[in-house]
Amino acid sequence: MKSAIIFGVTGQDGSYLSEFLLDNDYKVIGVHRRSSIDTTERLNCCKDNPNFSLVCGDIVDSGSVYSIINTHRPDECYNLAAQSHVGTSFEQPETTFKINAIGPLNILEAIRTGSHNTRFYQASTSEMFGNNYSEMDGQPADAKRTIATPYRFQDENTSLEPRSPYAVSKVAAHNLVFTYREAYGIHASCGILFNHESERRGENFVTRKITNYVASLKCELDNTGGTDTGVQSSVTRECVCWQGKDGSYYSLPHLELGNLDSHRDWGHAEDYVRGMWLMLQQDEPNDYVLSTGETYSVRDFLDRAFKRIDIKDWSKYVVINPKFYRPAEVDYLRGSPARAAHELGWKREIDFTTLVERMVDSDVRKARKELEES
Ligand code: GDR
Repeated sequence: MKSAIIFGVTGQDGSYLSEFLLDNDYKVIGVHRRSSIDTTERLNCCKDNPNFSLVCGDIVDSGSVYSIINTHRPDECYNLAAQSHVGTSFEQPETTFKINAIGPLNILEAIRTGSHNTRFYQASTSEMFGNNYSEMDGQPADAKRTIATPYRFQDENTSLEPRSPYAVSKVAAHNLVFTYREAYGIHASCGILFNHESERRGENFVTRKITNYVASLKCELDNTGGTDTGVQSSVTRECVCWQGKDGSYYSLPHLELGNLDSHRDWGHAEDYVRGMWLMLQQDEPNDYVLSTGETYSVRDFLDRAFKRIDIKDWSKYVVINPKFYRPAEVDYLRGSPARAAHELGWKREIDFTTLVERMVDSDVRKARKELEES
């Protein structure tokens, strides 16, 4: 039986990867930080599996990393541990750098010095490209006028121009992986993953923030007998309000967002963890983009999410709050997964609309359950 250690097991990707590996007869050792509150809820699906275990450790503590890797000497090691919120990285750059750059360095050192046969996966990111992109040949002369031209893309050859402390820390780790691969012959690969979301996505990322709001709105309207046409926006009261079936007035705060015009290449995390695993099954290590090849704006995401609850015009529900703008933004991401398709045989199964609908439906179920229990 093969074994794998997952750093950052409690996150969205950690939980999907654990499930995937257990389904493929792996022994999985998940590493999580000690915390006074339970952070392992996403792992409820795995906890009863006898091949799954959790150990406490911290990626920024080299002794802890060394001890975990050398106790288990796993076949594979996945580093998904990160301070992964780009906006937060502007407020906490040092913490971000320690976790995202020193953390993987600690793992690489532990592998180099004591577990040389362990194959390593590092979670790199499309944020590393910043506002840079490559261009396909043959684009029409006016193609540059719109940001989302299909001729612009990022792949493994696009040069890196990070625009946030988060992205800089990820570039450092990306380069360390390359260095350890070249210098010491370690089987270490980076997945340059574009945005990947799911029903388990953290609530401060834009997609989940939107689907959570849409779900609350639907449940509140259904519960009070309100309808979209009866809803009014009150900017002074900072909410939307409506009259319910019982004649009472009800309200919900607006959905506050930042930049609605940035474009992202959004896929489903379930597809992406399969790609991570495929990278470590190759004879030679390499770096691979995982993406859908499509790009949508935050507005597009709003359109699809509100449409799922039969609301065509979301403008009265959404207000712009400058606090959610970033000091420097990445405007346009659209990855080309050609290398992963060709060499790994990987492709995404879940498309954009299905992704949004799955997230909305899941949040509606959760909101209904909470309402019933309250
Ligand atoms: P991103 O994801 O920064 O792309 O990084 P996020 O969902 O945070 O932002 C996507 C885009 O939406 C804009 N935006 C908002 N973002 C948040 N979080 N909250 C808002 O209210 C809001 N309003 C608009 C952002 O400005 C941005 O343009 C994600 C993370 O998972 C990283 O860890 C990962 O490396 C990359 O994806 C690939």
